[in-house]
Amino acid sequence: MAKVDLVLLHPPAIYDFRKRPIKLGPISDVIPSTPIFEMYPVGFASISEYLERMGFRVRIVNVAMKMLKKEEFDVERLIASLHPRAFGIDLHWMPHCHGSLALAEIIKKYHPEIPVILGGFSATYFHEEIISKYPQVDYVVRGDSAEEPLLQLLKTIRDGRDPSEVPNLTWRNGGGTMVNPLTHLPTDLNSVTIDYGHIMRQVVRYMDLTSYAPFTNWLLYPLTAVFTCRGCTHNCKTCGASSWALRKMEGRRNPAYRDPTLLAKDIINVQRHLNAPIFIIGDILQPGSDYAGVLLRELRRTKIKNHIVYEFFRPPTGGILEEIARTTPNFNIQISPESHDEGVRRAFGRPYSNRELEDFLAEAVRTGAKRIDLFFMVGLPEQTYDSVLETASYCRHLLEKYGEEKTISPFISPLAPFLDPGSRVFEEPEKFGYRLLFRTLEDHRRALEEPSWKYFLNYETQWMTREEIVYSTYEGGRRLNALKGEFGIIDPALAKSQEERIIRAVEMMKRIDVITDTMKGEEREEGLRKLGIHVREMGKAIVCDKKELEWPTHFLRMNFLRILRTILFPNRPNILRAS
Ligand code: B12
Ligand code: SF4
Repeated sequence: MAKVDLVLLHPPAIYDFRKRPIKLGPISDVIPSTPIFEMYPVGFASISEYLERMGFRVRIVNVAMKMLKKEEFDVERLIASLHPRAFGIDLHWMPHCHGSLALAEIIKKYHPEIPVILGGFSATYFHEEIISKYPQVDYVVRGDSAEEPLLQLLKTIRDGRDPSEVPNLTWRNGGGTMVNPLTHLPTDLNSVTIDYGHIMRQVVRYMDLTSYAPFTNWLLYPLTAVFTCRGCTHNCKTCGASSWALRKMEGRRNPAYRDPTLLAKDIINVQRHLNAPIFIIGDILQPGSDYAGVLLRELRRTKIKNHIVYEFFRPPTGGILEEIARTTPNFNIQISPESHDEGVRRAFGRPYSNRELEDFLAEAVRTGAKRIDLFFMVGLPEQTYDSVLETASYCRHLLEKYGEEKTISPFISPLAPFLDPGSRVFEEPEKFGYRLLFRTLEDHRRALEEPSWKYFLNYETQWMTREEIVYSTYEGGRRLNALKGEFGIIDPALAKSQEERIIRAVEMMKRIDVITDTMKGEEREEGLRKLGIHVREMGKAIVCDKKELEWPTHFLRMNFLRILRTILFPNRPNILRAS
């Protein structure tokens, strides 16, 4: 097989999670990943497709997934066996800061001569600290669109040239840190794509399904995603990709959108191969109602049978749900009111009322949404312990009023483990009533060596200590779980076992606190070890069950004949061919 140019590694959040007793808690309860965050950035797929199209060989290796699947999986042996021209590691999500840097260190142990490249939002934010403090990393590719800068970097590595002309690059020159200007910031997303055909061919080429599946039970539930944009017009205070954050971090003034005609083709392309839900990342109304209009018009040319998941940043008006229902009869909705309290919601950056929310819910139920997921969060500006519990009471009201079809499913989860670097509250904590406990990358990396998620939290607020954030999450989750059992949204037996899990989790957290407060050194380690918190616990969520996240789907989830045809007779992806 020809030499691989770039191996993209996805790390576990915490490298030694299999060896240490750690209580990771509900930090990933409302996403498909475990708290090890084994899902790789969807951008790996667009990077891989783009670089291969430009003549470079790319392989994705999901180290986190391999470690989760097999307890004895030997990471060092794997890395020693790989000999690409360069390694790339994502430090996109901040919770991976421990795992990303650890993998980079292992690479340098076995291959001191192979360059190590980091990229993603968190690497972009901490680029100078990374290059000046961590000798195991050679390059950071900054920005939300790494495909082209990475291509240029790979060319300089291949040709042995100096990288001073590569856009968006931070690198080491002798002892100094070089910061090339961030000039590559595309204004549209029409030359990159998530091509599932490409992914399928890569799986076959490297005979490595584990690495390409985005989360642990993906084969049983092959959820896919297509994306509308990079960047955002909104300004949620805790978001590291808000309009404010991206302008400051990379100078992005407007989001880059994918042409709606191409987006429709992406969706149809997925439907040809998989019968599973397709999540449209980004509110289709964000670029304006014309964008949504073109997308839906294009989709109407094909019969869309798959479940399509639409997320709305605020309750839409103007009959869009009617249009959606007509075009994609199996449609699901996601919306994040964050709190029942309009004041808290406004302070967070979502200034809409409960009246608007409820009108929207009524309309979504009336137009036949198959599922309506409502996400609430703990750790918000102006939110108190009692306010979290009142959110659970508000959910009772919603279920009583709009829950008859059993389509509404509320979730509550903590803003954890970290406030996003670059977000408004990270940059100006005091202004928004926050106290930031760690600032540097190294502070965050060390925090992940603590024994429970309470000590990971990089903040507390004027209204809640870390302790209150943790315990209001469990109590809010417990109440919501009981409600879901009562209203038949989940099986009462599941509600009961979930309740027991929450109670056990709280007990465990309290025992960890006692050990942490009263013991030191080896005695503390031994005390924690005796608690016996185990890896197998990972797959299960705490404040809700992972199964609750699954949108309805068809029985046969893959179109095997079509997949085979795509693997054997590859087509060019649907890019640059909008009409
Ligand atoms: C969709 C989304 C998700 C999806 C995941 C999709 C996926 N697999 O990538 C879901 C809902 C599951 C999710 C979960 C989480 N998310 Co999220 N997510 C987003 C969102 C809304 C869009 C991201 C997107 O689609 N980008 C477009 C794709 C194509 O690009 P990309 O994946 O970012 O990759 C590009 C670059 O980042 C870069 N890049 C990435 N990796 C690498 C590696 C190398 C070597 C290089 C060179 C470049 C590079 O190049 C890529 C191509 O250009 C953003 C907000 C936003 N508007 O950006 C938040 C965001 C990225 N998520 C965030 C967070 C915190 C999380 C969670 C940790 C939350 C939690 N506690 O559960 C989890 C982690 C999930 C995991 N790994 O298991 C924060 C990250 C802030 C930070 N600095 O840490 C963001 C910015 C905002 C937010 N708070 O939601 N998320
Ligand atoms: S959290 Fe808010 S600011 Fe961030 S991407 Fe979503 S809508 Fe935009």
